[in-house]
Amino acid sequence: SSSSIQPYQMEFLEFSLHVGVLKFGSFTLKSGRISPYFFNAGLFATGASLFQLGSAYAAAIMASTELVDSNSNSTPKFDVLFGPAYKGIPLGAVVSAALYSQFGINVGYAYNRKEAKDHGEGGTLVGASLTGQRVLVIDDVITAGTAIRESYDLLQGVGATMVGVVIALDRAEKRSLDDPVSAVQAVQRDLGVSVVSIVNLPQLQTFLEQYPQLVPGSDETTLESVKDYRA
Ligand code: OMP
Repeated sequence: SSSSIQPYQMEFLEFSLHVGVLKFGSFTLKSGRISPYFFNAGLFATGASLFQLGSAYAAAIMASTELVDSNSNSTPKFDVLFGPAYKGIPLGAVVSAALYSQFGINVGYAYNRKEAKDHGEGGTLVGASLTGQRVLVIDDVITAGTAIRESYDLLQGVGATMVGVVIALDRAEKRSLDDPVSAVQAVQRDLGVSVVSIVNLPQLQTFLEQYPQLVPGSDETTLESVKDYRA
């Protein structure tokens, strides 16, 4: 089922809890919703944690038949990994390096600036050329999918084809409670791209149910609050 957990996902959740990236409590989201948990990727702030983060994204990419061709020696179905500013920039760098060092896959890497430069190389795009390329966008979290839609427009504007998105956490939320599908499903449907996550909310819930002892400071209310929020 979608909420069963693979070893690389277990490792990623344990590690995110250990470094304080994943926390339980009361948090106000970009959308204004109050969430009982928050994933702060900015706290992957050491060489060791970035190395482990890169490995987890690379494992999620390689596990996806939508992003790699499993019949053809795991050939990637994308040419360039694009990390939108700011948080996508280091993610794209560590994950493209991890794909090479761990799987021998050498894709391009590109990112954008938020402000255009008026000297030197100019422009807002840096790194591998995007025009005519199949692009995988990397980001940290999808809640409503707003950030991802901005990348889609940017890539369309330079003649690139966005083929997918890889994120650390799919919060499995709806943009509005009346929506029939989640924000991630709406991105897949509206943009026609694959969305792959290292973990999603149902898997986080399974983890809380099965391994509460691995969650620092958790008690029965932790799981209940996550269940209520998801419902
Ligand atoms: P959307 O652009 O609405 O999909 O929200 C995703 C963004 O919200 C992330 O890129 C973060 O800036 C922020 N966020 C987190 O980083 N972690 C969370 O657990 C939840 C959010 C959020 O505010 O929804």
